[in-house]
Amino acid sequence: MKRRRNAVLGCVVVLAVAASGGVVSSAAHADEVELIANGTFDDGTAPWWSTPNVRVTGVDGRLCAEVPAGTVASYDAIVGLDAVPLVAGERYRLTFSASADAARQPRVLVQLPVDPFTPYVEVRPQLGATPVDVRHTFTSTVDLPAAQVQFQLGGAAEAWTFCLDDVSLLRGVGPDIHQPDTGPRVRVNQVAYLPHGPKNATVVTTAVTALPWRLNNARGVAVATGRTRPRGVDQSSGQNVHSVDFTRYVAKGAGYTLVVDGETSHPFDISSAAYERLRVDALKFYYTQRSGVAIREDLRPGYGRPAGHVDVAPNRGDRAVGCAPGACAYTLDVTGGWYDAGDHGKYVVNGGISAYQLMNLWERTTLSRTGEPRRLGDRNLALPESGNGVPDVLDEARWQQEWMLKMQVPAGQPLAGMAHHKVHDVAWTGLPLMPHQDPQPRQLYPPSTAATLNLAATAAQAARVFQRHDRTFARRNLAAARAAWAAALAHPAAYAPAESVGGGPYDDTEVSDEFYWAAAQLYLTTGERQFRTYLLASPLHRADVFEPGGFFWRDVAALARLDLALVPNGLPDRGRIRASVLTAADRYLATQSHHPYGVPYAPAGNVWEWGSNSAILNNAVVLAAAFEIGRQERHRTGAIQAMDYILGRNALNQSYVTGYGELFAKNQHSRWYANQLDMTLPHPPNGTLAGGPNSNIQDPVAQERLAGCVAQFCYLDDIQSWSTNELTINWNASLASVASFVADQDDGRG
Ligand code: 9MR
Repeated sequence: MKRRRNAVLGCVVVLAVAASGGVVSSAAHADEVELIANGTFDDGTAPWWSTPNVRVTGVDGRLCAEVPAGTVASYDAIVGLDAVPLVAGERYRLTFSASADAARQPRVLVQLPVDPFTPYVEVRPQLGATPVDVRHTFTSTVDLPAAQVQFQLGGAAEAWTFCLDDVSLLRGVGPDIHQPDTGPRVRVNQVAYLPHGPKNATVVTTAVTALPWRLNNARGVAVATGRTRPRGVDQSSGQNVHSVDFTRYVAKGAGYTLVVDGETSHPFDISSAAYERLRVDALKFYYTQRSGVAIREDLRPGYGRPAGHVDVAPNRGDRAVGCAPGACAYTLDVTGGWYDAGDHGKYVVNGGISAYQLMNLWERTTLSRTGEPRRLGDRNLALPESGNGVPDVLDEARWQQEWMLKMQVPAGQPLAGMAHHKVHDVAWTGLPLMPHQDPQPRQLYPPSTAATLNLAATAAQAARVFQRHDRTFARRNLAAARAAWAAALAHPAAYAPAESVGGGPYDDTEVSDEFYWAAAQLYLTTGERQFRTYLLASPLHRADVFEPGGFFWRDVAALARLDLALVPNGLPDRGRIRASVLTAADRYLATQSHHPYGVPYAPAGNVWEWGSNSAILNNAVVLAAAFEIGRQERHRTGAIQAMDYILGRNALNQSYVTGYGELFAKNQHSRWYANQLDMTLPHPPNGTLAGGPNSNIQDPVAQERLAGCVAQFCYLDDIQSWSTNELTINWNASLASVASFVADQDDGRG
């Protein structure tokens, strides 16, 4: 077929595409050179070649290849082209259109033409009957005068037909700036508003005066009308926007749409049902993150897998893991726990806040006047432990807490009582890679004060929340917490380094907040004077610990403050502590009401942090806590409204939770939910939160495709964008906390 543009071995002029939605477009490049000979197949298929088992024909100006049955490796059947030159440092764009008469996923490679056939570029398009247009931009890392382009078609038991057209490899292209398809300009919570909860939307428009809006029911009948509120240019998106408030409409139903400025929003419900599902799904996320145990297919259809890291080859851990040579004289059994994120590492620092937030979700629900603990009871998460009489959320948290205990340096060893900072592979692995197939050796990293205090905090908390369910476990945790506390006091400045290979650093050199958090948990559990004295003397006790950017694994003083405010205790200044939460909540509310997308998050300099979705949700956790303390409607409303942003009321018009909303994140960075790379693997389970917009775009894919992005636009639903689109145990904990709070409010008046 003829290419849509003149691109055969010469210069190509590409018109600049107009920027839309705050994203800068690629500039025209006058120096593009086409490197593919006869990529249109208008004159037969030469000089393309194939392995002898593949019959290639020219069909209607395309190349079609009949692949025989019974191939095993991808390279058992190939269609290829030789003599494609690559120059190191040059940027290239590979494009083609391909189809298959069955669901197939070939490997498309630009590679060394001779042994060892090193691939420098790999694309894995998912093909079916309708031709798919594939586009991949890359910068060559090698000089290769005669590389090969290969379409590797082997690996299917059945025979199939592959068709290819419009193959192009351009040298000298400009950056491939992502143009998000942001759909209708009316932005809503694509899942559901609570019947008696807040109902707000945002409209992207050039209009500067109020516009009429109309709320339609599923039959398209207008059920409410009003006028928008012009809000000017929103800093977090760079867009001119209006907001819509249709809170007063309270009738339950499905399939509502909001019509403004000639645009119709994605449909949504007015109902609380989705939040009951979401609180469960957000918590079910953890079972499939478990390490050291087979995931049961009957409990998670589509997600069953063998146990990871139990020393079955090719795994090399975690039953007896040692330190770096010379760093310790013992090995530890550190099987179990949750994989932190899309990698196979396990980290005490981040593991701590995650286990804490799950136990805290339970504890706060039992203390809350709107809390519905029976919804978080035994058997609600379909776990192997379901039916043991213990709330499933605690069973899940215990899985991690048991592992936290294993990371403690044993008595009799140097640094006894401290916790190793982390355990992970000694080198980074690629994607996809199932946990049980990870071949890297594992290593324990040196104990750190921060990890030790995470252990002290969660173990003290576990001693409290498990007391009713398992006294022996509670006692074991309290002993571990005391030993960790003493060890941290003795080694108050053992910091994990910021440099890290094979896993994340979770570095932190300011641990006064971890001391405060651990002391708070120990005090709440024991009531002992030593911890009370420590708390009252800590400068953090009177400081403003609620940052605009929210609490997170490195900044945990707010966790202490929230628990000291919510969990009954005998501190003399409890009234002031509780009031400080209300003050902070009112600040988040002020931020939210100024924000035309209703986000209670305004980080310094409009720099959205790695994992911003979790920061936004954690600020909603503070709002929810304030509602518990003061019973003021505005705090409940603020917490509920924060969810709108996560579920679609945002500049990208998408939900960040897999399985929720019309358009949702589903390619989060993970080595085993790697469907984008291998269609036999699943997407992340429903209820998985993506990290979200990250102004600093640290990964190369985001750097290429999001260059120049404005805050909310710094996100890509691509499995390789680990700095904007990972999944983690701490971020899902924020989601579970807020989803559970929203579900507890029932129709909004809970
Ligand atoms: O969530 C972490 C973020 O706050 C840090 O800025 C970032 C860089 O240190 O690391 C993030 O955590 C990653 C961890 O280091 C390794 N596992 C995946 C985590 C999520 O991306």
